Amino acid sequence: MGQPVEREGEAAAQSELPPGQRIQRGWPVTHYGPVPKFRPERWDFRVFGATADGEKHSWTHEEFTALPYTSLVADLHCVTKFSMLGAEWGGIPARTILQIAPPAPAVTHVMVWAEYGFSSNLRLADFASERSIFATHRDGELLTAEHGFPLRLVVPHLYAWKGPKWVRGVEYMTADRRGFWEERGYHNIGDPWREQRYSYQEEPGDGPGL
Ligand SMILES: Nc1nc2c(c(=O)[nH]1)N[C@H]1C(S)=C(S)[C@@H](COP(=O)(O)O)O[C@H]1N2
Ligand SMILES: [Mo]
Repeated sequence: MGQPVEREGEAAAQSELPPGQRIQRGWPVTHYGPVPKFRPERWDFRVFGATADGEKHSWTHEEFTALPYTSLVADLHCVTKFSMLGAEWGGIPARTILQIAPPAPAVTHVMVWAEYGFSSNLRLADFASERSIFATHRDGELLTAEHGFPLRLVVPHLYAWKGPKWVRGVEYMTADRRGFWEERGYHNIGDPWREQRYSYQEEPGDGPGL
């Protein structure tokens, strides 16, 4: 436990505890700001920025939730040191979005946008992980409002703040830019296996200047 064990790529067996983390039973609620109210008629999911075709793409809630559904088991590691192990997440893989609204070749990073302007930046390769998923369900049940209903991103190999709850879209970027927590002292990459918690730990190349 707590050892930065050797991992066999993205699909490595989960339910190892990253260094410095402890197991949390139950599922606490952690976020900044209020829980947004879901208004289906006003909700859309947008892909914009440097798209391959130069166009913006958007889906209504009905259209988005009709995309092919898949599920996977993954852990959630909060930077404040609790981990929730073995949840089953159901939803739409991030790769599906990359396929149906592809980025331009020059895209290196994405900004994932959520309600109230919350955002988190990811390297394109992290977003494109076969295990990154826009989740609508957890353990077979629809997400509750406080856990991100109707949609949250889960990126199992990074700290949980890299997965916005109440997500509304993705911006394709040709250069890196910091998201909400990345501007406020958290690490630009956020790999829990390397304990990349804080921005002061960043090494040259890990992120844009603060
Ligand atoms: N929109 C939004 N998403 C967010 C956050 C936030 O502040 N706002 N916090 C993140 C953090 S730090 C964690 S640990 C997880 C917590 O998810 P949970 O409340 O479902 O446990 O949500 C992440 N997603
Ligand atoms: Mo967190």
